[in-house]
Amino acid sequence: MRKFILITAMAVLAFLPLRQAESVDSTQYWMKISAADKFQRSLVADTGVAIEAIADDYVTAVGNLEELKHLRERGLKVDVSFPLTAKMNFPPQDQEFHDYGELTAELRSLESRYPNLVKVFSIGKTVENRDIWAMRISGDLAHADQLPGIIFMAGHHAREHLSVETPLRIWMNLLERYANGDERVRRLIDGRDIHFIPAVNPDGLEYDIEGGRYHMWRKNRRLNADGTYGIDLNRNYGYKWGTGGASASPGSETFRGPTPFSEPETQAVKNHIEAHQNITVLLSFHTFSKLILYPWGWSYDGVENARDKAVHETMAKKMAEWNGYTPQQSSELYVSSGDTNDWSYGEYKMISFTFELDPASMWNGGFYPGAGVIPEVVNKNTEPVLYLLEYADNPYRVLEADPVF
Ligand code: 0X9
Ligand code: ZN
Repeated sequence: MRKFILITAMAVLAFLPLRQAESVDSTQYWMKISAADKFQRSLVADTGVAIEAIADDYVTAVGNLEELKHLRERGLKVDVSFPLTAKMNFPPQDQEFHDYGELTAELRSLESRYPNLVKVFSIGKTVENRDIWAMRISGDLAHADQLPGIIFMAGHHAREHLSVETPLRIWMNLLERYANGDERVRRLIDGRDIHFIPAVNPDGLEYDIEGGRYHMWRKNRRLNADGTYGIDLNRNYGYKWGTGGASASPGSETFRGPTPFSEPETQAVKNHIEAHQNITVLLSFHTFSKLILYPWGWSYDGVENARDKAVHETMAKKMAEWNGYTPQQSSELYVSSGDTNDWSYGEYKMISFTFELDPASMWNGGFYPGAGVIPEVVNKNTEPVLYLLEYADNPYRVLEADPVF
């Protein structure tokens, strides 16, 4: 059945007159675009489509008809394309994912179960006036600012529900391990100031599941001047903002917004991080592709400071031993500007990572792999989280333990 829809969609699209591509049509399409290396992928990203998965000689991406036209104008071959109009119901097993209300309740419950370890508070309001929750975890909450700090974030992109679920459950488990007397977990939580923003884009997350079906939504829910919705929050951070791979068109999946930090969601993250200068390490969870990414994303060059480069590479490689993901510089994927890591490293010199969690590809479920994958993904990403906690006091220590130059 799926094959039939695909073939029909391919046929429909193949005969779409270009004229139609010029009209304002906000429908998004899955596209399979020939692109053999990071340079061709950057050319693709620069049209404004959101690249979602990469294979040897092509990428799969989501974009609109205008972007399809630009791709073709640049001589890029778009092999397959079909509209994202499929109406999927939540598969029953997906009920296990936390929606915003359940997430809020879960955080409150953790706070009341572990009052000496957990504090939950809002770091600001979204476009639709939802609270953006932060959970702070430490064995010494009163003096946490004086401890080495680390921040975990998730849910920048609406449809990446597994990115919210995974760190949330990792923290639920680690708090339980603390309560059960796990020595290592106790030492790490006692000695660190841990920040966790589980849903940077709750408006998007809620919209994506509105009406009991998935909407394949990525951005926030800002109503743009031209009537389209959404800014890509992972193109809205203020370091090298707007320099490439981030669209200036409001209807695009990767619309960077009118100005850096134009969005209350990225502004809230900025304010929070500015207020906590003890934070040395940042990890932002996304899905999917099984990757560990580090800066730069805006440039093909690696970070200029050799030690910082070595720390990122060493830590990424080590974490890959546990989760089996591929460690690489972000721009190896494609160049794009305004992402979280470029800003957190560029502005604050935090050691910064993005995990693109499971699955490996859209053929394995893409953004909607089903709740069945949660336990495995939580399991294999727990050790990387503990490792980052371990070295948050001085990430450069990894160079002593495992020298690379
Ligand atoms: O494009 C993104 O924002 C991230 N991938 S996702 O599929 N979750 O949307 C990757 C960001 C990597 N950063 C750069 N390439 N700059
Ligand atoms: Zn993402």
